[in-house]
Amino acid sequence: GAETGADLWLRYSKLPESMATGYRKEAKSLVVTGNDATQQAAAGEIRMALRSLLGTTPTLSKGVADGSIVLATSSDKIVKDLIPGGLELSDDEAYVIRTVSVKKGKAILIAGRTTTGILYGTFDLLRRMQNGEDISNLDINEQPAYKLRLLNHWDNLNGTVERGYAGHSIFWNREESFEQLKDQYLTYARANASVGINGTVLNNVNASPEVLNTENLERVKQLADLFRPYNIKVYLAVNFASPAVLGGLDTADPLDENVQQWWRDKAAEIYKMIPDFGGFLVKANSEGQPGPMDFGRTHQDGANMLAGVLKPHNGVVMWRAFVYEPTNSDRAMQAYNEFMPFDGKFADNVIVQVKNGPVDFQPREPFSPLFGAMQKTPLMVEFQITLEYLGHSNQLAYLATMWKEVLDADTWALGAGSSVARATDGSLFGNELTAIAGVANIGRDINWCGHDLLQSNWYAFGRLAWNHQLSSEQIAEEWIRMTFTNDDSFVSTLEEVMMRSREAVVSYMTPMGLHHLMGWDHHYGPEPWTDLSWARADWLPRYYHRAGEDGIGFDRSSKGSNAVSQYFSPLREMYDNPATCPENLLLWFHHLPWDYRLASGKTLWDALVYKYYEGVEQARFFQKEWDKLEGKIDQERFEAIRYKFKQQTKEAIWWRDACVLYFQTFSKRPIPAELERPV
Ligand code: GCW
Repeated sequence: GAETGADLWLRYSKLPESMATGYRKEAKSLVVTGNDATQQAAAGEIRMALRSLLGTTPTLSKGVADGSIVLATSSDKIVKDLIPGGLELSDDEAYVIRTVSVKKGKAILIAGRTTTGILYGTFDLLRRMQNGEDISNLDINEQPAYKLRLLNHWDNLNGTVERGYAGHSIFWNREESFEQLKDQYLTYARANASVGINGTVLNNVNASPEVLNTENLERVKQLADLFRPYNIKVYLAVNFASPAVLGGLDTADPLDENVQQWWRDKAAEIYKMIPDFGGFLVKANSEGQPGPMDFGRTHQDGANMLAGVLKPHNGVVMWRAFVYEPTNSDRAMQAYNEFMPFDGKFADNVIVQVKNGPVDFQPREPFSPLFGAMQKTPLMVEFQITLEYLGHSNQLAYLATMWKEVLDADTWALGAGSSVARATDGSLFGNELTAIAGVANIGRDINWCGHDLLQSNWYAFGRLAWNHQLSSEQIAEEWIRMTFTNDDSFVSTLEEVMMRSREAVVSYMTPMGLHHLMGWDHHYGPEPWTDLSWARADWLPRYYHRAGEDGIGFDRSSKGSNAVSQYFSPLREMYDNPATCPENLLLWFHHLPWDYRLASGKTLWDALVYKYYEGVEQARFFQKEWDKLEGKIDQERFEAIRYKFKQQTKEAIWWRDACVLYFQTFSKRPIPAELERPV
């Protein structure tokens, strides 16, 4: 299924002869020191990949010779022979790749402290070869930035996927047997391992209590067994009311002894089946989900109770901070207000999972002010890989650029250099437990993600979870070469399109800090005008854009909701003043008159309209650039992607016209004449 995109970035297409010749000399034989399942998975992967990339399979050999690739753990004798003084690796997932001299030549050693390191190192070497890198003199030392690097699947037990745009759930499929789906699961496991993703939450955070019934746990166990060799642990999202709904108790109060016993028994059942089960993810007292507050308890009570239950099994609790209520206060401030009082009060196997922005996975938000502020509690970033608010699977928004923007953002928590990445990876506050999560964009579509180019976001999430210092460009380039071709003009053209893509979506949907203008509930397409008398105020676009004759934007300055106060100085002051607030967040923090003058000299109205038009221009540009690439890759994927870009341009126009005309009913100002040219 290579042409259908089913093989993701693991296609291993034959390399051009110019590249392959050199590599063949470096990959004549393979030495594998052990036979645990992970090391065997690595060996199997590299043999299959090399056969496909180079047309030759390295011979399996016991002894190291010129042109050997050696897969070993640092405690294997062979490593001590090859590296005088041996190897010290500090992390169980760390690895080295080294060119070492051997009799009459040299060999490549891939070594980890554990066989997991070997697996990761193997994928690393393969990636370098697919990218045409020189592998004749390697000295690579890698270890992950975050301990837990997780996908969150919002998959329901009935097979649907919340905010999923790539077909039904791959896990909770009832039509096909586990056996029939096994190949697909293996591809999933290999793809994750290839980028270092080491955990997966198999069900929706809007969790059905039924996920914990014995039949479903059997399914979870089957997956866990299949994923284990690839160093992927399984986790479940749990419904806080499970003891009552599933267990038949009359309460789910976390301080009730029977409730605690129910959870202890359930945990014992799970760990008996899955000894390395990862733990629970919990959405509590959020959007109608049950939680400890239903019983007069707190986030602290709820999270710590579950943490106590999982502790003897080494499990973790990921407790989400996505909370907001339809009160008068600014929604963007609520998570901070609700969670800060608990800083330092959670058990040591609790980590608080915070969405990257304070509202909800918008095309652009500032980072959540909890990052940097909650210093005595491990926090993990939750990104959304699926494009709930950015065009579902019909538009291209390559998100590495957005995630880098968040991870690199300076919180100023301990002065300059206190990036969100450092506030979460343990380097700033010394927390042991570190993690990062991405809400998956995966479904049963043949190409996994509903749009071939959106596979890049799955890939990019994993790469950044491993190393947040990688550049978006590098990740894009790697992915393009592995997924499509090494043709340089193809690579540079697509890379440029990808690099611009997220900003384009921001421009034609929600420029200058606008947010939540999307269609009610489905979040697709523009609906800034939606007004439903019965709906919660904070679910309506008007709550966010506040457009009127006097201007537009949400005043979160010190004169407004004062959300700026949740940020550290000097950010607080910078955001507070419209003259210093970054223009791309201006209307997030300020409500300004239509004639407000920007640094460029343009009025706010004109600048806003320009942005919307610019977004459409970008979408058109993508479409045209893509059309130039015909013939450089298989026609099947070429056509499928061409169709997506065409659709994206139409939708960009839809967004632009809908928003500009709607806002014009308030601004009562013309569209700048030079934009009114015929197209
Ligand atoms: O973004 C919103 C989505 C909900 C989602 C919720 C959450 C899983 O619209 O579909 O529910 O966030 O993250 O909990």
